[in-house]
Amino acid sequence: MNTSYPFEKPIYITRPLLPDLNEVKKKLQEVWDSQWLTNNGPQHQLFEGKLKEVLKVPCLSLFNNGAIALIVACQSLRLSGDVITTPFTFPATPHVLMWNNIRPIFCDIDPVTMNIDARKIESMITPQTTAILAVHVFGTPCDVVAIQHVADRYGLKVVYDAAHAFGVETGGVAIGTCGDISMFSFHATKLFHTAEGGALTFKDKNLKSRIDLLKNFGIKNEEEVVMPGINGKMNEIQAVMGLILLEYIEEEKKKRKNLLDTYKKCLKGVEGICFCSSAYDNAPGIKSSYQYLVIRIDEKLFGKSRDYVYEEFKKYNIFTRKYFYPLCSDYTCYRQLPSSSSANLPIAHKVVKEVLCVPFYGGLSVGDVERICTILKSFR
Ligand code: T4K
Repeated sequence: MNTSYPFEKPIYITRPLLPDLNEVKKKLQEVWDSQWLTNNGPQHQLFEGKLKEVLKVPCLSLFNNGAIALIVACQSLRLSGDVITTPFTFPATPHVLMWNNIRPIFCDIDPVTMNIDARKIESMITPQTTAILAVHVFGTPCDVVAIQHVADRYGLKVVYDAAHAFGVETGGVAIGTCGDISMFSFHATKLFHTAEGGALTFKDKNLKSRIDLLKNFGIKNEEEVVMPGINGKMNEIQAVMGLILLEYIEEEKKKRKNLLDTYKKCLKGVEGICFCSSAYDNAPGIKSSYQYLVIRIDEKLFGKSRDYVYEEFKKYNIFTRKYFYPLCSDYTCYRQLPSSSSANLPIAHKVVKEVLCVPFYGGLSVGDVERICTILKSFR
């Protein structure tokens, strides 16, 4: 059967997981009854407690989005000077450094995981360096052991941007317990979401009160404001969404696993196409976030470039994404930094031309994925 024709409706890389509306209405009634909409309300408290268990972390603070959470993470650890980070990420990662008056120092990435290359961090450290801000890109865990090793040797803090890594475990360890602080994003495009939202997780119980002050303008009580905080608070409606969706994610992950297996089966043996996360999908001791389905296209072997595939897919009503093109080091606000030179970032420059995020969410059928793969193979 020829399945190589356009989809009737646009197919995006993701669609938000939506709970039964009646369930939401029922839970919102509790919010209406309480007339408490934000500022550490009852739903917020319930959600914070539940999420701590789900993410298997000792401490957690909820936020109105991931970017503000990450800004507060840097503030709470009093980071300054230079922070070593990756150029292969969403703009939020280096931007939060700038919002803290910190200079991002871009370090090259690992050719397989596409995360910051722990072996190259040491050569980027100077007396100005105060921390490493690493990203578990697409939910693939960084080399957390090696990163901690370097950080300990040089007395640096470690912050993880775990925006894509909800529920990830590596070597049996919950990802949110690594480093000093981890940030999770609950944006609508994430496997688990609260429309907008995020959280910081950390081991040091002493950080909790500082982080919670920083996200509420530094207000200690009605008469004392003890630091220049910001508004990073999650509201009750977001918390309700989170509480309900926690019950849906295992089912969503099962569906995504099935779709991942279908992609792998359909694209097996296609020269020039590989799956970025292969080692992390089903391996023992690893729990995947099933956040994105990312392929790499080797132009020489596949015969067509990633950009060609991206454009051609549009003709079939399929909207893939070139995350994270361009590299952050190529943005006008960062390209003048010495660490942004392409000579410093050869792997990142290669990877960013090959990666493509393809449609991946529970609402897709196996038939849809088979059709997407047939279309992809027809481009050769
Ligand atoms: N660090 C990293 C590594 C991140 O990836 C992110 C965010 C952050 C930090 C910051 O966290 P937050 O402050 O956002 O919590 C999207 C998301 O907006 C962003 O949260 C996410 N990373 C990034 C990777 O993806 P865009 O600009 O690509 O989103 P957009 O609107 O193009 O959406 C992508 C597709 O999703 C659409 O083509 C269709 C679908 N979609 C989207 C929305 C918003 C829907 O079907 N429904 C929707 O409501 O950034």
